[in-house]
Amino acid sequence: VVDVVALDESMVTFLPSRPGRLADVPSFERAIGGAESNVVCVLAAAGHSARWVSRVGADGFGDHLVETIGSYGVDVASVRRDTARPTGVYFRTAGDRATDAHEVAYYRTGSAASAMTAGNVDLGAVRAGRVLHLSGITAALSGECLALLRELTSPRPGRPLVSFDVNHRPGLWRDARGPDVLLELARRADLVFVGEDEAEQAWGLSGGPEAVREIFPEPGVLVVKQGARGATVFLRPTAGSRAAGAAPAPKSAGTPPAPGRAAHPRPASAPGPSQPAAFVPAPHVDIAAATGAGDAFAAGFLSATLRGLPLRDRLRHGHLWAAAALTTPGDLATPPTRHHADRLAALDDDSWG
Ligand code: KDG
Repeated sequence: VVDVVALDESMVTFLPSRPGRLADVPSFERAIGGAESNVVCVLAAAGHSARWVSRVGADGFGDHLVETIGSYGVDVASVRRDTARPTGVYFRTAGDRATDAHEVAYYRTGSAASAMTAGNVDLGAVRAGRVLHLSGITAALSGECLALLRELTSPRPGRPLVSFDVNHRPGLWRDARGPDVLLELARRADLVFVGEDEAEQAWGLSGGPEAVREIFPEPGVLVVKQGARGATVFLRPTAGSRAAGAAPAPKSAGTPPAPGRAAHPRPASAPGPSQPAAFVPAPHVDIAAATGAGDAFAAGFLSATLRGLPLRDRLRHGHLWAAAALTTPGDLATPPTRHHADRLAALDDDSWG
């Protein structure tokens, strides 16, 4: 059984040769990006077994994605080619050092991956991992992709542990449903990653991690990322053991939350306490580009989860892997070696950060 399977739209990414407005950048360097494939690439580079499932065009960019992601050691055998639709690409500018504000130009409408459905991806391959990693980006791509995510996150016997990174990308949503849909999908997941900033942007939550936990009582593990300050993890005791390092067990057939019309009603009875199980500050780093840091964080947290490490160490590994991405200009970074990360994660609280 593969440790982690990811399904997403990955793209050939064009990084600017120099800072400035998109209109002024004279040339770009080719790289790759894709939030969920970023996660499995770094997991594979760190020695975990990982698979990427997607659709790409029957074109050179599709070849490049499959070959590059495969070169990290990720199983790409289930990626399918679409002879009628192209591979998506995107261009971006360098982020502002202080705010990371940058421009992104996507060329992905009508792409091969945006036409993914339960009928044209290898569902057996998607479901044959210990962990299935998904994100809200895919939900924004098309009605077909949203239906596929609903299918993959619906409760069913033998469902892998579903890890969901909210990844709210307002620019990708063609209508105002994004926040509702992201909430619906996150509530069906077992492990959720969300940034405090995106929780504020999507749902208007400004009450810190506790406010986020109030609208996400369902997932066994909720990680609220607080940027340069750190991250907080909440654990729901009844379901926490599923994500606590043991092989994920079949999901019990609970009733999924109804696809929400009401944006974020407070649940009648929250199934767990809202006290954080752990907060770990982020180490200070000089940021080259923030893109991909959230993916690296998720990968570090998942790696430590798969290894059965305690919660505090899962957060520390998340931070250490994110630091590698923050100090790299592209979307994808080489993770720290296990030995190095374990040594740093074992520092006492006073030396950490
Ligand atoms: O998290 C990084 C991703 O946003 C980037 O690699 C590209 O997947 C991507 C997207 O859709 O923006």
